[in-house]
Amino acid sequence: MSYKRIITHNDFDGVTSAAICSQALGVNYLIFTGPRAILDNKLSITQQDVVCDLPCPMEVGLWFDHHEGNLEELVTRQIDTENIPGNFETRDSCASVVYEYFSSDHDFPEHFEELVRETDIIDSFNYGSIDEWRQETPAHIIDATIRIQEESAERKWQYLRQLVAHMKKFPLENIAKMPSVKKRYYQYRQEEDRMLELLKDDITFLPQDHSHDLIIIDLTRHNHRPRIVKNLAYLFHPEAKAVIEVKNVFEHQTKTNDLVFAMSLSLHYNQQLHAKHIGNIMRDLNIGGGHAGAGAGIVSCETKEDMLKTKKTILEEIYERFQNQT
Ligand SMILES: [Mn+2]
Repeated sequence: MSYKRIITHNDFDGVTSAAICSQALGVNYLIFTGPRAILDNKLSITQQDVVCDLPCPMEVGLWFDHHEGNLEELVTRQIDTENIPGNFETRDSCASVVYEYFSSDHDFPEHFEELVRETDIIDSFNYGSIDEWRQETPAHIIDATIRIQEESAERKWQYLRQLVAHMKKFPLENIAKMPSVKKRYYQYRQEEDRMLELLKDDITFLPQDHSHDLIIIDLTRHNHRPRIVKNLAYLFHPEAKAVIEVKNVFEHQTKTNDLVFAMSLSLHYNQQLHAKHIGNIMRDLNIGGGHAGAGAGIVSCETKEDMLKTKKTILEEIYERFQNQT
């Protein structure tokens, strides 16, 4: 079977997964996108496409993924997952799923092992401490450059394509020193400063949350689509157990009354066994899904009043379920 394109997630894991696939298959036509585009059938995907770190499309050449929710989705649709070409494992990153799949019959460059190891940590937010997460390592620098607000989607894709090409050839350390990367990293730091300012005003807690376990980043007051890295909230509340971001859905540049809830566990849980499962909370509320460490849901609201009421109710329900998971 010959493959023509690699369709991959537009995050660090998507980029490293694409680098490994591209190296193994000799495919250099890359498309970067988000899960929504696949779920909404925005792209026409065929058996000549390789899809990484995204939901499984109706038709596909090879599918690689590690998101539990995406597998469950196939089971719900009664699709026989055994017959889907590619590889699914519940790993910390899609890159490690891809790497494992091709390793048996490919001699990858030595630096790929580090690439996979770093991707595992970044994609699962698996840090021992806040300091570890904040360290300016080559992988962290490159990850930050992927998160910046680009002038246009084309500019971003162009940059991600460059990164994939570099990752095939060079260790992360060399890439992090490149001028194009350093420039973007500087831009990210400036953006981050603005995000921290924004967070100061938008962090709240439920009145019943006396120990401030669940950080709420409420972005619903903004009329422009605000951009936030929600884990930055832990810089203000390092002892919190989880963070949830609530924001409106924007259609084109217009704010709608629909709400998105995106939640993830803090570093607090990385070093211990626990019963928390964010994805289950979202599924239980019938608003979305996810895995143990992170999940998201979406709720439609008719009016602004409805939206404000729903926001309160859903946050309370999530908080209650979270506290009851013991
Ligand atoms: Mn991933």
